[in-house]
Amino acid sequence: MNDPLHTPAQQATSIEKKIRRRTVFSFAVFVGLFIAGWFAWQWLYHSPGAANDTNIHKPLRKILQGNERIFSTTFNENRLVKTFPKAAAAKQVRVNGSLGLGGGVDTVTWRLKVVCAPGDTMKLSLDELRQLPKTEIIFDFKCIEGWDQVSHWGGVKFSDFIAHYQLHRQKTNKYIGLVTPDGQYYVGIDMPSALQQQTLLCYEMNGQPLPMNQGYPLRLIIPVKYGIKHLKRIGMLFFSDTPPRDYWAERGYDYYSGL
Ligand SMILES: Nc1nc2c(c(=O)[nH]1)N[C@H]1C(S)=C(S)[C@@H](COP(=O)(O)O)O[C@H]1N2
Ligand SMILES: [Mo]
Repeated sequence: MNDPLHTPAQQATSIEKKIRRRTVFSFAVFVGLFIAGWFAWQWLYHSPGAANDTNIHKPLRKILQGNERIFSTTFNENRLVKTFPKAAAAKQVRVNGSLGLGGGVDTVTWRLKVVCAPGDTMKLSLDELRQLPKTEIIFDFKCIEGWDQVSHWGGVKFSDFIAHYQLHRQKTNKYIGLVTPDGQYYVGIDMPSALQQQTLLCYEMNGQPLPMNQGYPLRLIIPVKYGIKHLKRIGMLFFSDTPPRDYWAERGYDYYSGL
């Protein structure tokens, strides 16, 4: 600071001025960013909901659609989820989510309704489904809320079910939809994930009939996806080329929820 032209006092005031200028500048930047942030929030908040679900604002929905594109172009039907020996399966299996299980189920009159085409609905009993080849799987069940647990399930492979009932034409649809008997919980599943070799229409847990709160008499087990997609207590199954309604997707979660 060798400045022969100014007295030390003059130099001190010029430094003070500089500091003040910078402070004013920083504050202006801060206010500017705050206003920009406010407008960005307002824009997002007042943006319209996407046409098919009004809860999700369009810009956010766009991001989810991007995820969906990535998922559907990178999904490999032949990739298998890691499996475990029976001994690794939990004996106390965690229960999570009871939407659509409230009213109970009539164990005698329950039928799986399969809508093959408008006006053409198959009604299948649990015994009929049990007669198809049984597949068991022990895998790490993952809930989107953060927990996971190795658990053991048995039932009929969805692909075996399709083959047995000769649903070849239905299988060319892009999606299946599943709904609880009371309509309270519903999911949509892309067909490649449904046909993946580890997806089960499941009626057993740890070698026993499904407990009531785990979806008796029949639930979906779809190891390539998070728990939200494993609908408990299937009442109706249908095929569709457009994405079926999905309970958690309508509340902001990723439609595919793939792992
Ligand atoms: N009918 C129905 N199925 C459901 C749910 C639900 O609330 N109702 N919750 C889902 C969620 S979030 C998870 S993690 C799994 C939990 O399965 P479990 O109770 O067998 O552990 O079920 C899924 N299937
Ligand atoms: Mo979950």
